[in-house]
Amino acid sequence: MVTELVPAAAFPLQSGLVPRGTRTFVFESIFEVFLLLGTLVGVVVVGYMLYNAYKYRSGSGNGHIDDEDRLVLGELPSGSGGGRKLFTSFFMSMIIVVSLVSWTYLTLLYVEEGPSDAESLDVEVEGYQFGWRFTYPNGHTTDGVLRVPADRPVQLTITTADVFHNFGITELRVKSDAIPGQETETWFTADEPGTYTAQCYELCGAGHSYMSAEVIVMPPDEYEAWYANTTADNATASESSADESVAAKSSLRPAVVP
Ligand SMILES: [Cu+2]
Repeated sequence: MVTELVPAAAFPLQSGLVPRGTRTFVFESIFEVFLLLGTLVGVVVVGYMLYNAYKYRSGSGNGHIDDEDRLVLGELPSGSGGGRKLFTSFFMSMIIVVSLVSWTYLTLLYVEEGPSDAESLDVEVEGYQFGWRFTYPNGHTTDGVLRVPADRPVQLTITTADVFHNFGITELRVKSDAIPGQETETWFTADEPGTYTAQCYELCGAGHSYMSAEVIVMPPDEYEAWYANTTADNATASESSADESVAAKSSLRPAVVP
């Protein structure tokens, strides 16, 4: 019995208590837990306060407390039961706060380190004024379009060719600095195929608002088929035309930016 119970309790990382999966799922779990506990604590505190405000209300004839039990100005409440209420509330708060802090810490530790998955796809991201360049493990490079397979962790190594940028895909809860001369690491897993938008989140010049890239999440087999046709030199024909339209947009649009 005991030996069966110990592993789950001793290793919260494996017990399922700490959420694992996509960043979206992890951050949603944090939000839900905080919302739930915050609401619970708020309802208990405000409820107890209102209860006492009503119980000790002024006015004659309420019949709840005798006048001799009432505190006089300057008198400290002695409490009852040897401070039982004080200790109960103190320990309850302590348990809630300590569990919340450790749970959040373990959760964010996972977000920070990423899934230790040897099967992750490594992509290098380079920001420049004004766009994003992606380089795949085979050396294939694309501009403005990042294609990734669904359900597979994507490990990003981010840097910049010129000034500070910040690479972010809000829907996938990814955001990381692009610092000149440095590399920053982040990761994401997209469980739904579809098209997402990556944007720059660091004001970097006149074209900053238009510094976006398409993130195309493909079913794994479609991705593999696409990736098998890529080469180290550059984008495929269809990708090039997409790049041109992106380049055309970004060369046109900054001109109208005030
Ligand atoms: Cu930028």
